[in-house]
Amino acid sequence: METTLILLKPDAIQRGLMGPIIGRFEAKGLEIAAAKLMVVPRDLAERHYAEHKGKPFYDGLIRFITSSPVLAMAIRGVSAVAVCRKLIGVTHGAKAEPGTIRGDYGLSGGYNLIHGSDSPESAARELDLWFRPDDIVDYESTQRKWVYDPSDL
Ligand code: D4T
Repeated sequence: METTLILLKPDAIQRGLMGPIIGRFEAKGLEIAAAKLMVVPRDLAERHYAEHKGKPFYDGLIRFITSSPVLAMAIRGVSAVAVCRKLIGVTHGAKAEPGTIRGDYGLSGGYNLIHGSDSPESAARELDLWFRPDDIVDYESTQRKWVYDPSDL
């Protein structure tokens, strides 16, 4: 089992897309292990996007992510990092494949609805930034034995 950080960005919240987007993760069989609606403090935004500091889009990105609430989630499953990135689609909504979240709901590169950690190492770093260890709940999911066959686990 892997756990990854998913952020529903301000555009997803303001457009009323939390339900449909969360539904995609649930329908896939992934488990929600933490969820927190919050206005992002600037220092958290800067730490989260540290790798982009100095890039032309950086200031706009920080302004956007701190402009209105986001929903931070920890999502769990076998290969959750890669599976979530696949469900999300490529960065720009106009280029993302239909069937992906960005491909179905977005047209923008900056206002691209959702973030998912891009590797298990990033997931560990980002979960540590956004959640206290106690916020991430380890519980017995009754669906797990029907989502996975024994050899998957
Ligand atoms: P995130 O990190 O939000 O899941 O998006 P991606 O992994 O798909 O894309 P990224 O890290 O390259 O970019 C982070 C964030 O910056 C915005 N962005 C990106 C932008 O506004 N203009 C740009 O040219 C790029 C490359 C969108 C996502």
